[in-house]
Amino acid sequence: MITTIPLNQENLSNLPESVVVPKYDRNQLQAGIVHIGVGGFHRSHEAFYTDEFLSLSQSTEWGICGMGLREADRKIGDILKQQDYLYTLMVKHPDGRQENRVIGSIVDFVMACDDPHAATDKLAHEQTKIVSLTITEGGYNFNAATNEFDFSNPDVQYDLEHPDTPKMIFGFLTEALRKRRAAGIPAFTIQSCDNIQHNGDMTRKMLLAFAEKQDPELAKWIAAEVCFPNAMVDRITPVTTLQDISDLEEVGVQDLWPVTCEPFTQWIIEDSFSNGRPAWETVGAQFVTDVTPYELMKIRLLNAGHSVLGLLGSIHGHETIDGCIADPLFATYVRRFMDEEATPILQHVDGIDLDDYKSTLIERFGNPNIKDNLARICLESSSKLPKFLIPTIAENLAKGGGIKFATLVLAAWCYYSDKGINKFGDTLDIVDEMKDELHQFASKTESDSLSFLKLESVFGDLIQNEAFTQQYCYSVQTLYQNVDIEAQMNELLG
Ligand code: CS2
Repeated sequence: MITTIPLNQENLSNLPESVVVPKYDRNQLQAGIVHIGVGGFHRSHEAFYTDEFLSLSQSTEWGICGMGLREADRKIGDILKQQDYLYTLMVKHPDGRQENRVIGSIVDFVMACDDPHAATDKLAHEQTKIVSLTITEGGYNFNAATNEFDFSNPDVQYDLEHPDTPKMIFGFLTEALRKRRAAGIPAFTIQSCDNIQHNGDMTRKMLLAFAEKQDPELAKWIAAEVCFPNAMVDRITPVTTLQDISDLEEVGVQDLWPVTCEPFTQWIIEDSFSNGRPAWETVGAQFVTDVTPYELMKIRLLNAGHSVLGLLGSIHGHETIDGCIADPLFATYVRRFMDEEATPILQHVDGIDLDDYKSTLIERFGNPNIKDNLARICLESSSKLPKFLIPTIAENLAKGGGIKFATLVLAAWCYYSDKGINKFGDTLDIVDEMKDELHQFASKTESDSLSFLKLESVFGDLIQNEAFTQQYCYSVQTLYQNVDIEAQMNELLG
């Protein structure tokens, strides 16, 4: 009979020997980093690198304080607090091995919506040197049709008028920087960890658009003082399941919200920081002067590859990414998409062989112990596809490259948004901020094949391109006649 030990600071020394625990003195740690959006990915990636760094160095300045802006963040905040901010990272290898490691780098958590003043004080505190973000691709309040900050969002309007009690990210950052400037405290770095090309530049552009409207003088100071490093982030991190929690109990650890992930991890960062940083390069992160080729490679191959499998696979009735890869048709299709549509428009990446990179991706996708659910992949497709897949189609159209594999994915997305079922008629659980609009446009497809594409904030001006609309009409009409996605995939593969 295994004794299960609740995870907390006091119990660390009693955990089974196979579980790696932090050896550094967590009581001495200051929170030099405030991280907004403590989801699974932050916990498998930045918090993991920082834990490694703290284990190797004598540093006491680089603990992490988590911060939640939305009610949905309360649960993780409460659980972390109950466990002295500790949690287990379960690294799952393809051969069945599993490493369990308790991560100690998070040392505090603040629910910003409970007390916005306290939250901006925390951000403005001189110990806070970096504010990092995983607020999802949709969190940047960017309108793909205009390429600009979306001022029509009611929360933005609220924040503009209530600078000291903000609700959204740009209101919090602006107010915190106002406080720092007034107190003569150096600006923090704002470090995006989201899957957006030039995520730092995007954050800068959005923050400055907001700040200029609210306080033009402050905006000038922000533009001059705050660094926004661009970065490529990578580690596949599925949603934690009840099974994961009970698997960990079998090992002897009771953790209310562990995180599972693959062994692979990568973080490539532009070395541009306003106020110091941990030496993450000592634990595997790579600092470069220009991250562009790396981020393009990752977003256009990995994230887009996920979306290709996610949408086609959902309609076909697959449930997970590894399930798709075990199906030779899907494995071939995604690789052909990568080789024939995504790769030809990528830049050369120093020191990386793209063929190897893609083969490794297919292996990573196929890891049978990472049960990455297609529902997670398809979540918020309206903010993912404009960044992951649509630019590949647009660039290929401009250069005369192939588009058929990617176009079928958009047709499948239309069917998915319209009908919300797979080919067996089972309901698909669609989670998307734009779910209603997507449905509204997609549902007119039977009378107007191009209707879905009229959603300009997602598709931009793709609908103007005849080569594209022809291919799209063919795919969508065929799919609506017979939801046999397999037949269409086979036909395109030739
Ligand atoms: C996924 C990513 O959200 C998605 O659709 O492609 O979460 C992906 O797993 C990570 O970016 C991997 O680094």
